[in-house]
Amino acid sequence: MADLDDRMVSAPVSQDSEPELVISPRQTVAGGPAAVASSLAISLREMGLSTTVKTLAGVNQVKGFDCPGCAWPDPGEHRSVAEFCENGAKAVAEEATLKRVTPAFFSQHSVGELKDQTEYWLGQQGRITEPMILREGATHYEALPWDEALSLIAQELNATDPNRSVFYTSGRTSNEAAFLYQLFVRLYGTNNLPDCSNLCHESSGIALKETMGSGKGSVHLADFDLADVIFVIGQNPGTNHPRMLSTLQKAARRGCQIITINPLREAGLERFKHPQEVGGWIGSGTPLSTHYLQIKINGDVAVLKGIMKEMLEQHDQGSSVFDLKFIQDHTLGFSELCADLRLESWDDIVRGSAVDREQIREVAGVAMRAKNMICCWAMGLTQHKNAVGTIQQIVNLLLLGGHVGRPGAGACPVRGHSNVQGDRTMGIWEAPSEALLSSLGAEFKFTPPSQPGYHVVSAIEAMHAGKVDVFFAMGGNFLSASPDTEFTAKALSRCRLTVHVSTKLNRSHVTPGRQALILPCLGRTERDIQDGEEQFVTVEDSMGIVHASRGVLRPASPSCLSEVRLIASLAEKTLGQHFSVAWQRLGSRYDLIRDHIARVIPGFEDFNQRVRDPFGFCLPHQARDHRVFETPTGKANFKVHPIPPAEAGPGQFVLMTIRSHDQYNTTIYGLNDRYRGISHGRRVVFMNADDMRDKGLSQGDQVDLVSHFSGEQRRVKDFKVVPYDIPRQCLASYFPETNPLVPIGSFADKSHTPTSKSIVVTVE
Ligand SMILES: Nc1nc2c(c(=O)[nH]1)N[C@H]1C(S)=C(S)[C@@H](COP(=O)(O)OP(=O)(O)OC[C@H]3O[C@@H](n4cnc5c(=O)[nH]c(N)nc54)[C@H](O)[C@@H]3O)O[C@H]1N2
Ligand SMILES: Nc1nc2c(c(=O)[nH]1)N[C@H]1C(S)=C(S)[C@@H](COP(=O)(O)OP(=O)(O)OC[C@H]3O[C@@H](n4cnc5c(=O)[nH]c(N)nc54)[C@H](O)[C@@H]3O)O[C@H]1N2
Ligand SMILES: [Mo]
Repeated sequence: MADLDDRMVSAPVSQDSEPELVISPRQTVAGGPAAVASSLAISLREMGLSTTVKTLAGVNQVKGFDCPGCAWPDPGEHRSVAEFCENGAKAVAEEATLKRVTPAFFSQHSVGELKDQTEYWLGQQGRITEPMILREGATHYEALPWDEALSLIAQELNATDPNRSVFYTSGRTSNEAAFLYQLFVRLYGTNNLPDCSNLCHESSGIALKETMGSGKGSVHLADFDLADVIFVIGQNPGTNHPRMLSTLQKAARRGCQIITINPLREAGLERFKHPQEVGGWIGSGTPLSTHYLQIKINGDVAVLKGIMKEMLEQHDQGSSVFDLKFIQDHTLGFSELCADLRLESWDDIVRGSAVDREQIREVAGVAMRAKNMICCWAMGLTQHKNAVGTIQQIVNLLLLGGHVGRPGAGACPVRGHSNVQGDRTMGIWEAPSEALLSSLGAEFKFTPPSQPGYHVVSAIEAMHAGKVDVFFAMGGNFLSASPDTEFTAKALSRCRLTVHVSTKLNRSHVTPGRQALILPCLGRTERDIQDGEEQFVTVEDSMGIVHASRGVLRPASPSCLSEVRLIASLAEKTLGQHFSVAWQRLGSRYDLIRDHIARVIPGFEDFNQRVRDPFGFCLPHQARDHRVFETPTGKANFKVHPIPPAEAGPGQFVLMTIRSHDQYNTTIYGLNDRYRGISHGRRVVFMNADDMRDKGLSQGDQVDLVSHFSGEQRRVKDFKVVPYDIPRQCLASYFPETNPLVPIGSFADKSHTPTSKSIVVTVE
């Protein structure tokens, strides 16, 4: 194994910039023919014509598979024959590629060599075909039979204390696999179940649970047809949830007001040309946002407070702007909120948000006239120190107008991974509720561990401190998705065994523990046949709809196991006859897993029958369905939070790490970010032209970014400066190249989500 300490563990800088980076003006309209062309080019490159046709015809269709892209819901019976988007098509192509990473590939390339390749190159090599092992001291991965791979894991797990093992989950894992996985982990004896949610919407879950009693969003897709005001805050749907643009377009055409709050003017939020609509390719597209508040990074608390303060001033003058009956009957904390808003100064609001008072007044006017308001948000809010507080300001705004628990209104955290919400519902959670543990214990006749386990940040710290022997990842790319890449690499290297269940090669595979395994599995697009019978899995979308997903393609390799089968076999090997769970039967008949889920997880009664409805079924949500708030107070709670202090000192900047248009998290599809005018490169930093002038920088100049936290410094090298329409003292750059800058110790209060959207840096 190569020595980690003398090597770059984050992506090397070189190959990305060939051919030369091209910087063009940013675009102001999303979709249109370029979207179709871009997805087709990647689909044909990866899958060829016949697989492209077969695969894309199956995406999000009733008898097909759930798109492995985002968690935006499908439009029920109104779906079109081509119910996918540009980036969904790319996600599918990435998985259904015809390229293969075989044992021969691994014997040609040492781990040391692979480490020198970019994340893009690694992902481009194709689907992994066989279980591979990197033995202690070896330079190359070699193939080994499944049975030996699973025996090795079982042996290592049984040789250590369960709390010295960590079981990560990414968000593509199906409900069935997730349920079996958490069952196995808890029978084994730990709650060490960190997941990508910890890096993603954890702040939303906590904020919503405290205020509304449920961590999930409270709207259906149909509510978007009834809303007259929609806020889109800290989210870039044109790239990350393109199908949401069709929903927003429909709303805009009805005259719904769409208010965007974002430091960047994102093309998808300005105008949209529906790529699958006759006439969608011509003209200038539908304008989407009616109001655009271009705040500074983390200026959301200030701007939301400004909007509410303006509303309160109108209320104090006798206008009817609040839903006082709802507030009286269903909430607590209204007078504290009003007192806090009255004390807040307009100077602090304007300085804290970088939006002028007139614009805030205008948007407040829209908010107070709203009959039905929906607020959507994503990573622009969840990845700051004060993330939970920010999201609770959104809840305050909704509660003031009674916009919860009635049609056309509610909270809409827009989830990322296609089953990240379902995985949590199934019990992938380091801090499980007592209710879950007790029904799991009753169903399987054991006492589940009650001590909370590690989330992502504490898992990394524990590994770094030598407190973990086995790291097991069900999907994902733990190294590159996590904060503080160098620290995390060291943490992984200190484990006795690291295991990745994966479809494609990624950087985590080349940052091994003392021994490492890569286990190839089926993806969503592939048919899953167990003991001669075709199985299907289920997923839950961002709005609590559970539905089936059936692959259509032949598996990438006969050796790819389904995640369900893999877990069942591993559990049997590890736990033997200790518990009376029929692992092998569950691993081959997913209906039997669903029968257990029906008895353990609330809302899944008659699961097997209901999920056979072509459109699935909807999970209950007390606040949405009955205006019942399952909080300790039994009411919806207003929460008071201060405007956070400015993070950057003189000469410093706040950096947000965002996604380009050609990536899926750490998977890079290509080197372009079409809407932002970037071609052939990813090591760029977007900067305000006045800030550039002050620093004597010109377009294309090469700089290092240095982050500053608690007296520590972290550096990434060779980023090209791009002048951009972004507020002063704010910078943007791409994830995961900038993850080495995110300090392990810098995370959101309560949710422990790394502060990937507010990194204090200097530009050198
Ligand atoms: N094609 C594609 N689809 C994806 C993904 C992908 O990588 N590629 N990832 C999936 C996943 S896991 C997730 S979680 C989602 C992510 O979806 P998004 O949350 O849309 O992803 P980001 O690129 O992180 O975008 C954050 C947005 O927030 C803005 N922002 C940053 N800081 C602030 C702030 O302080 N305040 C406000 N108001 N805005 C801010 C940025 O300008 C940007 O527009 O997408 C999912 N879908
Ligand atoms: N700086 C910064 N860091 C971030 C973020 C950010 O905005 N900024 N965003 C965070 C967010 S929101 C998230 S969700 C995380 C994402 O973190 P992860 O979910 O850990 O990362 P992904 O890049 O989605 O994982 C990609 C890998 O998953 C594997 N894979 C794909 N499909 C399957 C499958 O069906 N089964 C299995 N077993 N494996 C599969 C492939 O091998 C692929 O290489 O990153 C987080 N990290
Ligand atoms: Mo995410």
